[in-house]
Amino acid sequence: MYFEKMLPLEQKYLYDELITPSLRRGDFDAKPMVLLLGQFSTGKTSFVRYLTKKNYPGIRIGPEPTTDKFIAIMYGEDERIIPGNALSLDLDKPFTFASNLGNGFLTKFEASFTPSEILKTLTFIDTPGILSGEKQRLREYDFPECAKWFANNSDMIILIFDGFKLDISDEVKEVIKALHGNSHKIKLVLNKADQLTSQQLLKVYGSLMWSLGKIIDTPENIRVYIGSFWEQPYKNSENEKFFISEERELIEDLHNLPKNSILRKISELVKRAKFLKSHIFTLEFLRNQIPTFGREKKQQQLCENIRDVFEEISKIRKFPITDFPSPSCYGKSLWEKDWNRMPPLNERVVQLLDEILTRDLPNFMSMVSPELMDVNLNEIDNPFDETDNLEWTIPQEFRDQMRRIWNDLSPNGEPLGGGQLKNKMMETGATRDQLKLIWKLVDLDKTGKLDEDLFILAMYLSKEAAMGNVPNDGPLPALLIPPSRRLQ
Ligand SMILES: Nc1nc2c(ncn2[C@@H]2O[C@H](COP(=O)(O)OP(=O)(O)OP(=O)(O)O)[C@@H](O)[C@H]2O)c(=O)[nH]1
Ligand SMILES: [Mg+2]
Repeated sequence: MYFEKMLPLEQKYLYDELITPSLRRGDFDAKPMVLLLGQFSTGKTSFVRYLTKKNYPGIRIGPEPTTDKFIAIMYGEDERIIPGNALSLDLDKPFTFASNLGNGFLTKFEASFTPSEILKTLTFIDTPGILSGEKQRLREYDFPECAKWFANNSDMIILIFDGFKLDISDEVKEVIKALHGNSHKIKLVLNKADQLTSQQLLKVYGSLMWSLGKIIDTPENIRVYIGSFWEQPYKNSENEKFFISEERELIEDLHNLPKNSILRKISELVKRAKFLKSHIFTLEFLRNQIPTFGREKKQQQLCENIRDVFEEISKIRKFPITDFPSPSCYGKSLWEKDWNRMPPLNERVVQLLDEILTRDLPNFMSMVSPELMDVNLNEIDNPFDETDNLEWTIPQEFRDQMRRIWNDLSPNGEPLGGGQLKNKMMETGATRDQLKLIWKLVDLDKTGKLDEDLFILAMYLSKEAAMGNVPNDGPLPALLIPPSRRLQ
């Protein structure tokens, strides 16, 4: 559907050139990636071997620092290894981003193919253990920076700790800090727990939370799987049942990843189709504004006020302002183009996009089995939830205004933490104490991050508080809760 219907339109209307690059086959075919990180010898490679039930080509396991490369473990009927340089150039593989990480890194990156059942649905990224002190710094590449790139492109990040030798070095902390922005993907594994008594285990767990509390906002909210993830029998069977159920849940969560990933991809396509539609309206509007003389000046002026242009098109076309891409996407490249040469609006094209939005994409959604529809829908932005029709106390105009601010703050729509939102909330004039209370009330998921709707709510409460309407400490009135949240 994308390659036959949407891509030709994106190319015709320069969407790929002016807004965001076109999608490639690799973007659709890529399996969800699970990134494994941790101090050396915590059992990352053994974890992969246990779940894949295979020795992947090039595997090395041992008590010393052993894995010395970032290794993508992928499904392949024939066992083989592809080096990093080739991977970074292969458009059908999801690793083109690795070319940003330099040659020093590419020699320490490879993909290892092996026929394991779980790899039909997932790709694991095994990584070299994080070393302490000089040894870590002597690496030919910037480890935290590379971990960050892989984290950005992964669906789940598993941080593995050795319960028997819990040692969270400064270097490990540095890597965890580099995951900022991806913290919602983090899961923790407290490995080798079978070597501990229940009492020791409790102490280790407490100490892990305490250490992480200094680096991650709310470590208690992150799922920790406790157990011993390798083939050997448990050394201490005291907690056997618990370890088995932990393992079962971890495997279930891994199995759910591809399903969530499909829904997320459909959701992204819906957003893309809406942006493309508003982009086509925008080009047409701009073209019609061009005077016979003084073209360049007028173009520059319109580009500088692209927000107002969106507002006007939104009114004329009755098209929601939220379906326009972030104004920051339209940079100098738009102003430099000759708008007279832009392809004109064609109603058939608009019809085609409407068909995609109202027929093709919902069809995909229903092709996804009912069981799939149930999977973690809470976590997923389901584009077909008609939540907009539900009543929300916050006035529409205020919401639209905040959505525009949000699009600038978070162009890719990721939830944002206090550091990124603090200034905007303080600009409302609310006091620090009021803002502290408001944050506590609106951080419904207790993740230390707000999504778009929660940001709107936070800004609304802050503005009201600044005017003397300070909210109560208790739960928020139902009509103030964003409708998207009431469904959960
Ligand atoms: N008790 C116990 N030992 C384990 C477990 N997993 C791995 N080990 C042992 O821990 C040591 C390190 O295992 P690896 O899988 O190589 O650890 P790693 O994290 O990949 O190490 P690096 O690649 O060097 O970072 C080996 O001696 C393993 O036999 C486990 O679940 N329980
Ligand atoms: Mg290893």
